[in-house]
Amino acid sequence: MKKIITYGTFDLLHYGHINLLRRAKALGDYLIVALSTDEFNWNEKHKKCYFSYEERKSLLEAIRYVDLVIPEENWEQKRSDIKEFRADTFVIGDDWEGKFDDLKDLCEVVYLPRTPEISTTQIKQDLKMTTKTGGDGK
Ligand code: C2G
Repeated sequence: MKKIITYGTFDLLHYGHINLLRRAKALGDYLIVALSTDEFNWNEKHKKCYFSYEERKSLLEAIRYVDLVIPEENWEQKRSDIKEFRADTFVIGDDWEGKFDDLKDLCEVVYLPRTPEISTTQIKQDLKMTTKTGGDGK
């Protein structure tokens, strides 16, 4: 059984995330998602999530491509996660291109093209626009 592992915040889950998860799963048989905790997001990524860890976890667990969700609590846990879960492949979007090549002694490392036109930040900005202008966005 080929095991894949990936990491992320997955806040305001959108089709860019789903595209990533679908392609990651297609590389193997079992997909583990290490989901950034609220503390990790705030302290290390300076992201304030709209949905809590538990809410984001339950959303991910409802996705057909996802087999297991574990917490991502720090930047350093990847090596021990890969060993502990015997992951064959580490996958992440190419906005991280090259950043995790140090894992190549442990497993295959794959950077997948991001879905370019969507991001959680963009969604938040667009929503701010619509509420300000009374919903028609003009
Ligand atoms: N993603 C994508 N296309 C988008 C947005 C996101 O392919 N339009 C991918 C990202 O490249 C990442 C995953 O979806 O692989 C989750 O994205 P984020 O929640 O933004 O994760 P990030 O903050 O990049 O966290 O230790 C690694 C970090 O936890 C990665």
